[in-house]
Amino acid sequence: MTDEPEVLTRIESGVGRITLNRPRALHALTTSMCALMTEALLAWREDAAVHTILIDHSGERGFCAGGDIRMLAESGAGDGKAAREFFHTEYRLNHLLFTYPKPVVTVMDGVTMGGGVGLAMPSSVRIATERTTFAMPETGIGLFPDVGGGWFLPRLPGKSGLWLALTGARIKGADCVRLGIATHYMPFEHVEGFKAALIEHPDAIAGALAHYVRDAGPAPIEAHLEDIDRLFGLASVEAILAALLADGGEWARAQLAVLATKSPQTLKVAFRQLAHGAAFDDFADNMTMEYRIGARVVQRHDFLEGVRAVIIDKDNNPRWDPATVEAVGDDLLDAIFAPLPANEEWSPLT
Ligand code: QUE
Repeated sequence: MTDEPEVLTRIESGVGRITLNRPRALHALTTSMCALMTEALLAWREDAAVHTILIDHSGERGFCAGGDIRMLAESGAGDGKAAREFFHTEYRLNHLLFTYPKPVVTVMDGVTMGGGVGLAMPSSVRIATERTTFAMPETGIGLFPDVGGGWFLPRLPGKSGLWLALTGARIKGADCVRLGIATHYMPFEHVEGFKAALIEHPDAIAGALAHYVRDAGPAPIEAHLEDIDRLFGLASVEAILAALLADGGEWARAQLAVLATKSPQTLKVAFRQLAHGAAFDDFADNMTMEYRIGARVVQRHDFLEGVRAVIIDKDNNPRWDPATVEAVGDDLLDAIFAPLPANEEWSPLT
């Protein structure tokens, strides 16, 4: 055992470096990790010696699997206080990155899901590799595609963001570039060289990128973009499910089979979240909405049941309640999206 910090922060020449360092949990984010990153970013924001931020992970396995889901479920089963503290802290970090006045470079190598996506998407340079596996998998555990998903998913091409949100689909590096999730593609074997070049010339990001970036190759998602827009560009989750059923093709049948395993409550929450998020003109409004949703769903049956089925018992057989999308009424959605008491609302750092 060591007491290594779960996030390593340091300045290397003009680069403020943040390295996720919780390898046993695939760098899943805790409240204290988010607080450490926030503290470093605030200090470096005012520090003229820091030109650029570089966010990566230690070890081999991947960038970040999401959030500390076990803690969230334990808290949600009780008073939910620690879960709300986590969301509050994490969403402030997401917003700080979104508004950060210096370039942020994030290396989305390996597993990049949930909370990791919330660090990557607000970054100005988002590097995918051939090892990148990107997903917003929350519909599978009765949570919702948070960390700014309401903002960035509806801003991806066509209906690709809604498709990612509802199905939890896992996509690789070339698809991330095709959808604009990643700004650049870099073979994994070039990443260390790129980091060294960036540290040598922290104010010459474009030059370092130009030297190490390569073509991502063909994007498999290309073959399905028309289907995604046609079948997911409809006015409700029910209409999407009906269209997938009516289509009858192999791809549509596969999407339907996936959606049948997801939390009906989360499917409808995500649909409404992305519709609202698309209309906001301030990222902070989106995070206020997501905090309201998070504070509610973390204490509801589907999240506790989803974590039991997928993370704890691993039987992958959650019993959702409500059991169908038709049974998820507008009254339930209204309650999940309703404002919190004024003294409990989320607010950005000032
Ligand atoms: C949905 C999620 C998460 C998930 C699986 C889901 C998530 C998360 C993990 C996770 C955490 C630690 C690990 C690991 C996975 O899984 O947020 O392998 O070691 O952190 O379906 O949102």
